[in-house]
Amino acid sequence: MKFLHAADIHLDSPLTGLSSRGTVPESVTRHCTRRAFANLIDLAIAQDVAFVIIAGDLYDADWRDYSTGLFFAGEMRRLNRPCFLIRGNHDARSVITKSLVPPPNVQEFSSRKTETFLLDELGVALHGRSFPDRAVPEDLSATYPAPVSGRLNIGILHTSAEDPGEHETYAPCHVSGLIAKGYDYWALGHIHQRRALHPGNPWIVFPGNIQGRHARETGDKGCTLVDVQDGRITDVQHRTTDVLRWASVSVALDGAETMTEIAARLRFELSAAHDQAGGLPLIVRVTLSGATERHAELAADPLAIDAECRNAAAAVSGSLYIERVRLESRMPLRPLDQDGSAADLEQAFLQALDDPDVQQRLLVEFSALSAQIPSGSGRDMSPPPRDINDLRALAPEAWHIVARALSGEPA
Ligand SMILES: [Mn+2]
Repeated sequence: MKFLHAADIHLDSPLTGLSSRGTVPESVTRHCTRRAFANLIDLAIAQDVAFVIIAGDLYDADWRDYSTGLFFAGEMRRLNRPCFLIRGNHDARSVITKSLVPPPNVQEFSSRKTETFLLDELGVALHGRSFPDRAVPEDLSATYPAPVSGRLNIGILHTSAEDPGEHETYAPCHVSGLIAKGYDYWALGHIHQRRALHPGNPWIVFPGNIQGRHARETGDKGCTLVDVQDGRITDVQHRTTDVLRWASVSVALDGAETMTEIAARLRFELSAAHDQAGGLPLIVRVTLSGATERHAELAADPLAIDAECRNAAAAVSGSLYIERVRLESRMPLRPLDQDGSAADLEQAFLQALDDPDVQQRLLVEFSALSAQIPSGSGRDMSPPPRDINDLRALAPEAWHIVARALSGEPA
């Protein structure tokens, strides 16, 4: 017997972060979460799984119209075998206002209390509970019952686990608590990065989301296929479902002296990323780093380097696209002098930031400066420094600029 564990479908979620200059065709991005979900259902049918689990965030937000629910219902009819689902923070009971009567093979867990579904023929007990609201500060797993003896016990839980992030509102729990419950498998959802918190006895698994939706959701995305023999889990495998992929590509420009050299490095790194994308369309965030004589030129004309990145992408493959280009390169710094006297100057420069008056003046000046930059100037600007930590992060590059000026080199 096999079952499929998925989570964080975020059906009809928009892709975010694609700039207005984006050249990703509509045909590539359109309905990508629906197409990934159809891949999941295809897999369930091809593997002849006994049932499917969706561990929360099936929906991204309240439906814009009924087509979202109609699509899901259609896929459930195609699945034609049980699907057990809980609601997560994105599709909590109080968040989704529209509804359709679900097909009879869909079983949703209550948001008021923990429920158990028994599958007698399969020898399986499924325990789960839906999020009633977007925020669930308490450990829901504490309300899950003891395992049903003689059954394969599966707990379905939407949780931030031990990685609660900024706000502990996503039913945080401890791995030790989940282990102590005595189940065979914990089907978790919420964390979009695939990971097994415990690799067997019990398995505790975040399958990750089924489709990356922005540049921070990189790599292949999918679900977890679980094999059960004689009431024991014998195999747990990741299976890919995504229809387009995201990657973050860093290109070191150290020592690159010409645009030709920079373009060659771009093509090299983009080509390596493309080779890992499994033939899927790939959307890349490019970060240019390192010390190059061309830095000032790159910084002065963001549209030019942006276009050069798209040029390199198109040269590698017709299905390779650029999300955005981040410029983190700098001018190479030559020593001011050979006797080390510049070191004192550098120290004094950096120490000036310890003075609260200097800090305050700089923050005011940065704020006034950024207010003067017209919007739509084509620059992917980082926000102005807001506090002393931001200022300190900028200080080394500021020193580079000062040092070049002092040594008589062009800035
Ligand atoms: Mn979630």
